[in-house]
Amino acid sequence: TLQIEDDRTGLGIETLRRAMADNLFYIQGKYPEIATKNDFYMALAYTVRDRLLKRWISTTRSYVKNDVKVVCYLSAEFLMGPQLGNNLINLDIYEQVHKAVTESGLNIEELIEQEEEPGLGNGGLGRLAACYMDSLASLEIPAIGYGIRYEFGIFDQEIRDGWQVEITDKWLQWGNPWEIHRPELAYEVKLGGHTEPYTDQYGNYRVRWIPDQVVKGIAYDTPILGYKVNTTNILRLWKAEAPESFDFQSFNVGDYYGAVNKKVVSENISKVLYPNDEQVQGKQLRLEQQYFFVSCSLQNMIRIHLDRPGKSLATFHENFAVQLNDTHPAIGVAELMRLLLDEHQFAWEQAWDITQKTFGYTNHTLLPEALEKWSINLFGKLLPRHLEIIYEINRRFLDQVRLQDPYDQGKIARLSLIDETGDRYVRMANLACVGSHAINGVAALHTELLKQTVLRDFYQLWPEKFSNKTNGVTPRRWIVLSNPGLTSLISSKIGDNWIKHLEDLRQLESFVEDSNFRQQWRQIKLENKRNLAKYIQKKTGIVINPESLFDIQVKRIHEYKRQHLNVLHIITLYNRIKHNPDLEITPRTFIFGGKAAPGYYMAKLIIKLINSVAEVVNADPCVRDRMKVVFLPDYNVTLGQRVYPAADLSEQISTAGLEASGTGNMKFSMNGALTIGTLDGANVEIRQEVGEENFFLFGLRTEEVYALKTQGYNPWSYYNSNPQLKEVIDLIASGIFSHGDTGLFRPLLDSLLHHDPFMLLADYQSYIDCQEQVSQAYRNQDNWTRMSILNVARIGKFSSDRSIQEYCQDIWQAKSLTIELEE
Ligand code: 26W
Repeated sequence: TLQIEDDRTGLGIETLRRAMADNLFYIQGKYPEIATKNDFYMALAYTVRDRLLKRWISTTRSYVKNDVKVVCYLSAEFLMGPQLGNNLINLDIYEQVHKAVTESGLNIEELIEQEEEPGLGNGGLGRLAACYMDSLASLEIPAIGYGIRYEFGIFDQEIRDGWQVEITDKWLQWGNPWEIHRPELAYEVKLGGHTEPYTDQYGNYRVRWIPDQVVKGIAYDTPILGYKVNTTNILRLWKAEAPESFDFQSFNVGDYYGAVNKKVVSENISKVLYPNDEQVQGKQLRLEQQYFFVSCSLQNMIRIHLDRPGKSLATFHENFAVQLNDTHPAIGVAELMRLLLDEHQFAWEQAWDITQKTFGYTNHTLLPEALEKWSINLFGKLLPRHLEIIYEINRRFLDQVRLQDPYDQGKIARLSLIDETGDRYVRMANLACVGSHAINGVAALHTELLKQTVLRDFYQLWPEKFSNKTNGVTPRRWIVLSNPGLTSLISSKIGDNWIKHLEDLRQLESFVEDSNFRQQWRQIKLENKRNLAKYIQKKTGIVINPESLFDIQVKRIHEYKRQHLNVLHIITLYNRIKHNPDLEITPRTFIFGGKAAPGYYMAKLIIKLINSVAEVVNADPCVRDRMKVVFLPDYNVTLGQRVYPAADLSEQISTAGLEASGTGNMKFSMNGALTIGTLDGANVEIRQEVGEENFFLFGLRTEEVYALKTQGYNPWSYYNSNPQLKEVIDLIASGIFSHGDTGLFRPLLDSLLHHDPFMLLADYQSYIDCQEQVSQAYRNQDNWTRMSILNVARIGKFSSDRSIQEYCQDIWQAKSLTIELEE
């Protein structure tokens, strides 16, 4: 029989080429002679999307038919990165498309680069959510990611005169081919107003919420395809609009402006991502965002559940496992209670039982300034019914606590959902703990610290609720897509099963002594470094030496992450060269990237410091190419994909006890970089896996940090007793990096000398010594390559597939379902 491939689903090269031409014509309305690169990108993206939709339909049908349990990942951020390349990998048609595109006279890499990335997240937490969506689909677990379709994502960063400047992120301006607008999938979300008690037809006490504003949430769906499977889950993001009906009153009295203004105010809710991480601001609009997307999502789950024949909400938790990605969606605990009590007439006890069985809570940070709390006043004005529900949850919860421990008033005050130590606040972490059956941290150390510090009282109350789920990252994006050279070398030796079973990388260990293999390994790294060097020259004009050691720190700029400790090392080397112009040092290129929260003054000053030091060092003839310093503007997922494969050294130098996990540390190591790091977050486990002889460890341990704090830490004594350190600090103070302005970096130096909350001075010498070991080790290229190979061979644990399997087993009780393609 003659097999003819459908233009919307076929995977043959000729079919793909025809489908692209067709989409160029019928979607973009262009023909090749006049089409822009973006037109071609769109044509290809729609070609890929058609193939995803085919799989999505089969997936949805199977989920309904098999009555599956669905994992719902609630997250205010999804930092997805560009979709085209990843979808080609997961569809397993990269090569076919490459050929089809080349035959059409185009360049696949250029087309992939056209895509504007959806920057709907700040950093670690948002990117983790994206890796987890990839693993859920790849493991064939039914899942929905729920979040907000921000019109403006994380700002674009420009550097002007060494300072960060924020530019609006207009990611939607050329259209988004990956999303499907579903205007029919809409929910109303109430805000403000007051509540009223009433008695229902059965004589039960009930409460009605009469809001003073209603907004409508509209779904936008993005298909998420798993790697070499048919499972296609959904990322469902909500956009806020004004409901038509709500304007009428204004129109009736002729208040046209007022009616339109209501629309504007409603649409503000999903307008822009808050660019702060690890720092709460307590803004009303932020609470509106959180409640808005959580309410839409829970209403959507309830509709899906009740659409299934014979289902009642009494079994909701058997069909839905809802994970709270930090406390940003924790209002969901009160919202599910409200929906069950007020809209579905459940009794309190049963509603509470369902709620607790439904939710799990993941904590991502120990920093006190990142723990969300809402002033009672603001909360009660916006969500009066939820405040009542929270008071009632709290009353019942504290009664239960008092039964166990009636005399410990301090403990009761700490466990309370309401902070009453000064102004009164709702504590979202406490709400999340009480309303969930499972609580987890994101690395072994972090989970231990959670149990000992911020969640100590909850741990004593319910030790069985706590578990660790060490973060992971997806090898599809972070190796296969971003490092094709390494991917084919690895696969040529051990086949390609490792892409789905990352532990299989262990088989690489048997090639460590193969000098030919090591040579190929080095060559690939060098190629990747050359590519990055080209990019750096294009973007910054700085010329770097690809043979030098690429020492890279990319992550959000934060004092606890200590980018300025890295700078202290750079200036230390600079001083050494100035003192001894003929000094033999291992040539290094120091590369930084990362955004600072727009209101975080110290972080912005650190960016200015890096650029100022770069300006002086790069221009100094005395340095003679032994050192270069680069600040890469606008670090994002796309740029990460260029950076990790080119790194020799990964900087993971946070103060011990403060980085919950880190995930960049895993991406570097997966691409053959060695780590210099403290015993913090997942560094501890990475070191354990790759072997301590393949990891550069320095600095105080968490207990030592705590001990030093308690005994009274005095940064001055380090400054006074360490001449090398003193010289570095004095050089910054001298104004040499600031055109003679001795005041510019004063706030940073004052903070270091008088408070140094992140203990840079205490860790300085240990860091410098460790960096010296790095420099020595790099001189033995053969041995360095051995260590690099062993890092990759032993990094399997940090696949997000492993993390997701643990969540499925221990928290979600979710099972995989293989999807067959329908004809
Ligand atoms: C409300 C302000 C705010 C916004 C974001 C507070 C806190 C956050 C996030 C929790 C910050 C964050 O992204 N934390 C990072 O989460 C990663 C994923 O688990 C970890 O790897 C990082 O160590 C942690 O800093």
